[in-house]
Amino acid sequence: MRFNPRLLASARHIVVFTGAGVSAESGIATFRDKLTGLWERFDPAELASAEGFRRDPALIWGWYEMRRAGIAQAQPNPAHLAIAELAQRVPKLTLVTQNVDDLHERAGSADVLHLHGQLDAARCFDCARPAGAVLELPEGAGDGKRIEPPLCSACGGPLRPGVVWFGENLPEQALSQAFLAAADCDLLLSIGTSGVVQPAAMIPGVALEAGARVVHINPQVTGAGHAREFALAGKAGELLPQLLREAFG
Ligand code: BV8
Ligand code: ZN
Repeated sequence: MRFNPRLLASARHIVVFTGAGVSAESGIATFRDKLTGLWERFDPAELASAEGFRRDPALIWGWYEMRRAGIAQAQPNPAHLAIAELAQRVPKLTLVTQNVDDLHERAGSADVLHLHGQLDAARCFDCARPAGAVLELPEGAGDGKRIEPPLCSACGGPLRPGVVWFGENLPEQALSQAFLAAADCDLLLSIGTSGVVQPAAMIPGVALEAGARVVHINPQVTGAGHAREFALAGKAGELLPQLLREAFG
């Protein structure tokens, strides 16, 4: 059955749950996309891990600085903008993202729940002291090279990106707020995620269990097995503005 966009306008509380696909049209590679250059022969899960960092800090820090440079050059796309606009039009919207970029914030979204941390929040790998201000991108960060991580001013340990690596726990507060919102909402939009990484991937199921409708927005149609589950096949940057036009005129 087709999803009726008017349900966006009548919702009491919408949860928007985003993955790498929402930033794809800003030119940011998703995790599904093949890695290139120095990182070609690695699996992201190896690079996005404390073991990977211990083994070769400069390789991992270089990978993140290259990604940070790409994000700095990118712009929020119509999907990010539509999500920020939707929040202005409904009584309550909770934005939960798996992404570590700041494109939602740059599109105007506030109080974004980052389940996997944020790239800009570097901290010491050893003593966890935050790096304080967002670090200047070093010369050539975008060139895809190994870059020695800066050292912690307190203990001399190497800085690490402020993201959640595989095998690391998610931020307690953000995760519980995300689960609470999913259990309370009457509509959850799951946008641009392959739904592979746990425990974030549980969020749409929590909403479904609690009686909400769940709409998946993804070029790859994902399973919409449940009566209250819908799949809209297409790009978020095209479908979301269209949904808002149909819902709010
Ligand atoms: C944890 C930050 C407890 C870093 C990320 C075995 C051993 C150890 C752990 C595990 C294990 N088995 C399972 C686990 C748990 C593990 C996990 O889930 N592994 C997976 C691989 C099976 N999870 C963890 O380790 C988590 N921690 O469980 O702690 C614990 C403690 C100790 C030991 C064990 C467990 C931590 C997970 C967080 C990892 N960090 N990111 C960084 O960014 O570098 S996850 C990272 O990958 C992203 O943040 C993102 O969340 C995820 C990729 O998912 P997506 O966002 O969905 O992106 P993806 O590329 O997959 O899909 C993009 C989608 O968009 C596609 O469907 C595509 O079709 C679509 N798309 C493309 N274009 C568009 C589009 N959609 C719309 N519009 C478009 N234009
Ligand atoms: Zn330190």
